[in-house]
Amino acid sequence: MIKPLLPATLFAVALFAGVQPASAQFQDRNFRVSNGVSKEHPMGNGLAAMGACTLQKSGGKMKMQSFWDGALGNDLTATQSVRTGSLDMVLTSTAPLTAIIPALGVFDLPFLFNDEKEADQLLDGKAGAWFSDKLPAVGVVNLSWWENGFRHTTNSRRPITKAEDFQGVKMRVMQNTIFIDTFKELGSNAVPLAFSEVYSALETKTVDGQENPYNNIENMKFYEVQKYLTLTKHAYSPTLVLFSKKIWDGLSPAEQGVLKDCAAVGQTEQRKVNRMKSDESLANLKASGMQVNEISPAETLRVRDKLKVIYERHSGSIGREALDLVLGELKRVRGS
Ligand code: TF8
Repeated sequence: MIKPLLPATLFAVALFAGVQPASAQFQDRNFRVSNGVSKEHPMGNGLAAMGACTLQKSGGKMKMQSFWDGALGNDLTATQSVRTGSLDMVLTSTAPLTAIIPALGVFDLPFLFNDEKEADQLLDGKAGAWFSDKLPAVGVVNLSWWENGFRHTTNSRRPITKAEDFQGVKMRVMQNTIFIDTFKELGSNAVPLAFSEVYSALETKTVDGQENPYNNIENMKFYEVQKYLTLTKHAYSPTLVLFSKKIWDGLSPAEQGVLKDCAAVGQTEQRKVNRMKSDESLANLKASGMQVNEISPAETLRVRDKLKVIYERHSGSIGREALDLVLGELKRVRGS
């Protein structure tokens, strides 16, 4: 004879049926992630934290596999692969993507951010969300804002101590019209090149200089082929954590949630290590023989003044909405 089920057991069965077991929410996944630097870079710390998080939250199902040194392409080409769905994820600076999303060019405007706190407030707030909302339309989902950081200038010709010292220096810049125009405005010969080509261009003296955050200068061993480092701090590069929309749409809500949550865990780690290691990198660059100099505040002001024209000249391609949003938010966080 079958015993009738007790009400409590019935309740438990009903409850269980309503909740999907974890095995249905999470499939075996292996996400391939691309970046242009080598794994010792703070990007590596961010990805390690994100990967450990996804593995743990998915009961061991969701793995992240990192590819370094641009092995799966540079910022732009890897992003194209992410758009088509032949690659899952890329960590990329915003600057090489302005041909796809012109509004992102706002972050390339010279001297936009004064410090990291401002950048964090903008990118983690309303402005960052506005840009992220634009991205699914071009086939990518931005999981978080990490950072490349503040950019400084190196070259093999001379220390840059005043605005005029940029003149005649052949500078590698990112493939980005605002960067090209900025260095042209300073009188440099601006040569756009993909990141993977920079070391050999410097080594063969195809170009005299380049600009990147300290961590990148150290990570890519540019100090081997560059003598002078000038602390220009002329721009801040945000990093996008871009996931393929094509692949994203095939994931369960639980899997999507884990990726978002864990990208935020990665963000905390990546920004922390990037900022900690930045000072260390600068010291290492000095120790490896680079001659480091600052530009006086008065000369920095002259450089800034010269470059004010860039804001207006590129407002059309960036678009008024993005420009007003970012400049308005900056005013707000500065309390001015
Ligand atoms: C550049 C960028 C790159 C970064 C890196 C690949 O100069 O700063 O170094 O986007 O993550 O091209």
